[in-house]
Amino acid sequence: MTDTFRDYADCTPLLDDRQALDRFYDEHGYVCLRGALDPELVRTAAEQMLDGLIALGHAASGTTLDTLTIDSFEAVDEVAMHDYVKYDDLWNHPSTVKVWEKVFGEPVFVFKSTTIRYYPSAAGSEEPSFLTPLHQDGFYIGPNKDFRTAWIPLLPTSRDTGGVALADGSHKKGAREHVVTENFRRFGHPVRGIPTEEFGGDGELLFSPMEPGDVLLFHAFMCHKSIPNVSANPARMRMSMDTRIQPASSHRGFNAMTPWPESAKDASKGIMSKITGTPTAVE
Ligand SMILES: O=C(O)CCC(=O)C(=O)O
Repeated sequence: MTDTFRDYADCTPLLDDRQALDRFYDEHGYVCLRGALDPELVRTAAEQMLDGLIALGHAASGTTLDTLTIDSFEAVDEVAMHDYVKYDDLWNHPSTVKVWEKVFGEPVFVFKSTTIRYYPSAAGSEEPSFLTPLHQDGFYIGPNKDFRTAWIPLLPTSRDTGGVALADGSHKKGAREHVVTENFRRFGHPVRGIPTEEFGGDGELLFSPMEPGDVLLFHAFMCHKSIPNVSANPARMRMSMDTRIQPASSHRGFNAMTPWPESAKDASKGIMSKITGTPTAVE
């Protein structure tokens, strides 16, 4: 794999063409929509994230989204941050749900678990350990694999601020082996990823700058990974959020039903059991 990326294809023009949208998704494993979500709702979530970082003492009061930087992602109490960011108001806003239902072509259920990301520049450290290695969300989340990950930027992203890179069409091979990768850790545990040598050349990596209001939706077996924030002059924050969405009629597993601050506490359930290697009591 190299660090050169091809752009995500803009699927916005396909939104009103059911067959073309499904054909693109089946072939590529993702949908990228530009300006699909209400920018005011996205801005509100960004402001809430900022308010949380100020309230928890990681930024001075009076800091704005334009001037925000923090010293460390890991120093922030991630559970406490979830009290500030009212992401369900965004994910379940009628205007947002309309977009999800257009993409799925049926009523949907948005997971109660959301990951919030507020990553300062780590220029000089190319791969901070809290980022994600190449992986499939379907390895970590189940039991049903008919969910799609929804990933949105809260602030503009660029090649420098990073975001998420998708391996075009990589979902078509189904579930892949994940092995412990010592470089990446979550809650002190090494996390599992797809070994680069196993991945080979299948699935070209895609990455494009994104604006608030844009959204990526991708398959449970899409191979993807974090792109680090190495922005400098100016160093900017990468702020984004991701959740999972599934057909409303599908089974609702542990991660679907459990808010992130709750699920992060229990190593025998859901995603944490996959991270810690603890036998799963509930998926
Ligand atoms: O935003 C990132 O850095 C990674 C996102 C990711 O791995 C995911 O949404 O599963």
